[in-house]
Parts: sequence; C-alpha cells; structure tokens
Amino acid sequence: MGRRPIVMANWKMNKLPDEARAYIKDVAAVVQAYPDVEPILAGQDVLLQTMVDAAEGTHIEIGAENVYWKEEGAYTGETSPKVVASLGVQYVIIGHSERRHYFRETDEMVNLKALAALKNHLSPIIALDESIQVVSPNAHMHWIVNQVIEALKGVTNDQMAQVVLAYEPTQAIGSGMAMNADLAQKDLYMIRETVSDMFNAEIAENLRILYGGSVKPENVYEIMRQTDIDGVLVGNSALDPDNFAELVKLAH
Ligand code: G2H
Repeated sequence: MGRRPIVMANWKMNKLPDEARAYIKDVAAVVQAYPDVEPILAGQDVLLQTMVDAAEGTHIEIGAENVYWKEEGAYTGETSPKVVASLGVQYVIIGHSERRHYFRETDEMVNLKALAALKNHLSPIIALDESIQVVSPNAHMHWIVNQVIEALKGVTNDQMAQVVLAYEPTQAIGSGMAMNADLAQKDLYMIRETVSDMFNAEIAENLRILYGGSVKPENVYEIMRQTDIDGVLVGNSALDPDNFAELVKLAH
C-alpha cells in the first residue's frame, strides 16, 4: 500500500480567528477534489478550537504546533496534549527548528513530547533539523541519524503507525531557497534507513516523511516526486489559502 501524501501548512504565530475561518472555507472548497492527499493545517493553540470547528465535515485535519509533555498540573502557560486531543485535533508538530533554536528544546524534550502526544492519541510530526554548523558529510549524517534515534526512543512498533517525521534543513527555513530535491531525497532515505534499523523494514516502508523549508507551488512537484519524500511542511507560502490549495493540487 502506498504512503498517502501530506500537504501541511505551519501557520506559526500568524492569523486571527476570522482569517483562520475564511482560509479553511476557501481551501475546503478546492481540496475536496483531491481526497488522496491529506491536507493538514497547524495553528497556534488559541486558534485550534476555531480551526476544528471550521474544518468539520471536510477531510482537512488540524494540528497543534507544540505541546508540553505533562498532561496536567502546575505548569503555568504550558499546553496539555490531553486537552489538545480533546478538541478534536489529530496532529502536533514536535521539535520544530524554531522550538529547538528559540526555546532551547533538546532532543530529550522532543522525545518526551513525542511520547506524551502518542499516549494522548495525537500523531506527532517530529521535526528534524540540520545545524548550519555541521559541515562535513559524516558529521551531517551523524547529526540527523542521532536526532532520529533520540526522538524515537521508547516509541513502540504499534505507535510508529501514528508517527510522521519532517526534515527541515536550517538554511532552507524561511529563506525562499528550498534544498535541492535530489539532496533532500538522500537525507530522507538515510532517515528511513535509520528507522528500519531501529524498528523494522515494514515500519520504515510505511512511515511518512515530509520535507520542509521554503516549499512553494513552483518547487513542490520536484520535491514530491522524490521516492522517499511523502509530503511537505510549508510555512510562508502556505499563509495564502490559494497557494495551499495549489500545493494540494500539485501533490496529487
Ligand atoms: C520551515 C517551514 C515550515 P517555510 O519552518 O515548517 O517554513 O516554508 O517558511 O520555510
């Protein structure tokens, strides 16, 4: 069975509730013609209920951009995965590069968050980045493989069916310049091989791995046609609903 492609918007810290509603209405009208592609929209916590309500009756899935690893307690300002799941949210981005860099999230925190998401029936989209300080090919490979191993510690074979990985090279994020698609393919292949070694070949074969970093309608076809790239995680370009709908069409 083939892996169902994903086109995911990461709105980051953008959009008002009215804009979120209007966006989902616009996009829903177009993407319903492409049910083979899974459209996912990730927004700020305060928008999630609005987004879930607006997407009701469509095949658009909603994702959070982050959760804490505890379900409840005295953790002022944090967001519980249990509460996010109770809203009808299905996905959560874990360990986005901006979380790792601006908020000092470590591999250990990413792993705790991924495990907490899975326990609460949220599918984690675990983001792997690539440090610009990593210069040699060996160091580059070691950096990525190590992030995969650390992120997936303690995840069971059964839980792997809910996991999605997303590879976002740091230089490509928000720069307007996506990574060369052939080079991205090499990195995603390496990620899949690592998962095969950690779990088994079947789990690796079924795992969906996304590419993220300056994806736009102009480059999505070249990216999506790579063997190991099962979808895209899109920031800037996907702030525009027409672009998002176009990305879904082109990924189909
Ligand atoms: C990378 C990506 C979305 P952009 O952060 O996760 O953003 O498409 O703007 O590079």
